[in-house]
Amino acid sequence: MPQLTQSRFIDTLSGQISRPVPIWMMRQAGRHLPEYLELRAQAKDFLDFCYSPSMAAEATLQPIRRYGMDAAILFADILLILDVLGLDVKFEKGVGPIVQKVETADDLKTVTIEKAVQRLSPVYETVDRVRGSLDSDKALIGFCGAPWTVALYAIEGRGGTDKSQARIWAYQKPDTLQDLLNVLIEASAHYLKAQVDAGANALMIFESWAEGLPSNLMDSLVIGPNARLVARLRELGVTVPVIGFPRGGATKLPDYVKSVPINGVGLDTAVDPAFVNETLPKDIAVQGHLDPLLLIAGGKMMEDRVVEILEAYRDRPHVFNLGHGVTPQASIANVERVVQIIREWS
Ligand code: 1CP
Repeated sequence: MPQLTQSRFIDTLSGQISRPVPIWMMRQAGRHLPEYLELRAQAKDFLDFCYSPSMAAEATLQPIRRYGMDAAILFADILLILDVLGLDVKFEKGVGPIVQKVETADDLKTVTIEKAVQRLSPVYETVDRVRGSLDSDKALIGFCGAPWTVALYAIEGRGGTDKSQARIWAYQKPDTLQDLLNVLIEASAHYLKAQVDAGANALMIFESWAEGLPSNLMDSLVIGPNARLVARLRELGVTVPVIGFPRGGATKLPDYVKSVPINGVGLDTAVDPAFVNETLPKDIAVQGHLDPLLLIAGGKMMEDRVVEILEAYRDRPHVFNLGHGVTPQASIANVERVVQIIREWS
């Protein structure tokens, strides 16, 4: 089985400056690729797809074959953890994920964490297959959703809301919310450990819905729980690099980086590179933050922005990525052009 031997991506997360700058893109597998849509049409539904190691492994590898990215991201979803913890999770066409709502943390305690993590064994099988097929210089990233982001789906029933129900919980029943976050921290730590045991070379924690939180809630719902999750991972003996992605963390980004013991930080589209360079320690790797919509627009605007980001992070460890995921409308030619610019720049 080809293990990872030399990886610019892992070197960068370890604090080195690498050339060419390593690149991968959030949501690089998925709906902008015709080969993905063809594969997806064969699955009964999205959950089935995620739990089919042969299909999920193929989807993980597709963007590596097409673009030669430096890292593959496991094809799965942040909501699988809620499914195995016993909630009803559905992915509806044109709507997105719909999740059975919880009232208390007990609703997430009907299944033991051990049992829930075991139920995710098809995901570990996918990791094993992908690692077995990847070249020795391509890294495999395992992932989970951050506790608050996953909890949000369980409280509100879906993502992308104004988070008002979950924020009211945070004020009216803070202990219940922390109890819920703690279940997710424990389950996610074991889930990530199992991904690493199966062959994942790095981990990413997606805090996709941090945007708009008051600063005190950013501390108690985002920074604290992310820090506890990474600490728990280390306690379980996981040593691979970890990337945190507090999307919409805004001016709390420096606090996040200071308090969460991560190796790399994902940057969303809104963060100014000058703010990053002024406020984040030099040794932390940064990953981001090209606007995914530039992959639709293309042209000089896209090319100039790619170079601007490369120049801004010339003197620090930098993994090129987007500020959020590749959209279904992204053009393959534009993704190829971005990869080409990265490869040629030094
Ligand atoms: O039928 C389909 O193809 C459904 C679309 C889709 C895909 C391709 C969903 C539903 N999830 C995924 C895969 C996925 N999700 C991956 C692996 C592929 C890759 O990245 O290349 C990953 C890492 C995720 C993670 C994920 N799921 C996040 C965090 C990253 C982010 O985009 O912010 C979130 C928030 C989700 C929830 C989710 N699942 C699917 C959708 C459309 C969404 C988000 C939108 C919503 O809540 O409305």
